[in-house]
Amino acid sequence: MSAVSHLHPESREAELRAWWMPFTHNRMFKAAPRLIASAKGCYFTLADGRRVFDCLSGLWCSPLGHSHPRVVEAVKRQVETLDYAPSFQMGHEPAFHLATRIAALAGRPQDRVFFVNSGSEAVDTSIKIAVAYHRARGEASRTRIIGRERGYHGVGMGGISVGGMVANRKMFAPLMINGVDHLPHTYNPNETRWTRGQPTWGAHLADELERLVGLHDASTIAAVIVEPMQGSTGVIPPPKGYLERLRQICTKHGILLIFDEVITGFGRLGHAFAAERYGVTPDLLCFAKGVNSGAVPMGGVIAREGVYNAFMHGPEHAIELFHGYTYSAHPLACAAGLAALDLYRDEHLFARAKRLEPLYADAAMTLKGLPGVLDVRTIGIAAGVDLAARPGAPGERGYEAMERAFHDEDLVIRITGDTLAIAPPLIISEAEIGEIFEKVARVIRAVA
Ligand code: PXG
Repeated sequence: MSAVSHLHPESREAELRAWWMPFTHNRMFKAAPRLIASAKGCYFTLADGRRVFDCLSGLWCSPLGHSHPRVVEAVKRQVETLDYAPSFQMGHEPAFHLATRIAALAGRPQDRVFFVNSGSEAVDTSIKIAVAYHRARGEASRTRIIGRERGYHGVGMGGISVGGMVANRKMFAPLMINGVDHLPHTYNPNETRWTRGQPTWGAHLADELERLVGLHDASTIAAVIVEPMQGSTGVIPPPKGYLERLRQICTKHGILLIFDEVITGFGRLGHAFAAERYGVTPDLLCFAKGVNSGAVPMGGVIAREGVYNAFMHGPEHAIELFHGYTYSAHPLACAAGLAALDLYRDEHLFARAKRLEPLYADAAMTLKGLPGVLDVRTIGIAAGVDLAARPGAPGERGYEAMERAFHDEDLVIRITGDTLAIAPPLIISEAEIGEIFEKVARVIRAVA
């Protein structure tokens, strides 16, 4: 990277040309690139030497901050010992250890863990398991998946089909999987504005699942998938009683409940998983990101023992589930995962997040009343801040806020439209929490 930053403008343009960057304004970026050279703890160091605070834990994926020495050491040791191991008909110890640790952490030691390499793969895997599960039990008519408006479940064909973010869907409409329907989202500014934690309004929206069962019949529905807290759309916590009610309705109708905990897993809400925080147990639980603090791509699905058992029939020499990836349970990802789980435990980071939650909420709520701030929502160590869109230019104020935060305040914040998301690493200090929201306040005044 530093090589890139020292090039002449023309050669720099050539250097930046080949990488078609994901979810990025490629042309604007390349005209004024934001290049990261290294990272440590909560800070990125840019190619020009400036240090900026990482207010979104990477892309929600680094609860431990960056390059923790114990994670680094574990990956180094692993790459020297076993760089790659096939996971089809072969196995390696770190993968078995990590699966056992994750199941135990989730409080479901009898359950099974299927490893993949990203959140998108976890979601598509959970959808495939759900449909195949019903088929294995002789209910092959259960193929329909119910997602939710404003949901983000990654970018696989399954994930965009059950997801509810229109920009991610509209270009690919003909590719969507068949038979998907959506629950309404639970955000209603008139009822839930300025909420810390769970809003008291909205549990009744889970009853929309009963309506969809009435419309399609339970015999056609395989699963419901929701993020317990909607992350990418701008931090929307679940209304009190909502997830519980979804669970009841799913159980009543034999529908599998899938929690997409790609963001909420590994401490973001002050617990190992949101399922634990809310006392609701999904049949399938998708995770990724925080499993190894983003050090090596990894995701997975925790499957209830009964779901796994449904596949364990038929001749023993036959593969039970025709699914998996070359890099499922990659040894480096597993080693990083074991080190990360040790750190979460040894440094009590989930309990720390829980303890800091009120302080974090207080700091975020100082933005209330600033010009153009329509709403602030907080839960765990996450905050969503809605700014009023400029007339005729949705997203412009948000983008300007991101740029100003970066250039004027040395902060990396995340935007979706005119909503800011702030979810720093769980190792953030109390003083830093105050500082980042003071800086965000200055940014909000500047873009008013
Ligand atoms: N499910 C959820 C709930 C997610 O948040 C994915 C699946 C997909 O994960 P992968 O690893 O395939 O990207 C995600 C990803 C943001 C942001 O700014 C959020 C995600 C990714 C990038 C940016 O909110 N979430």
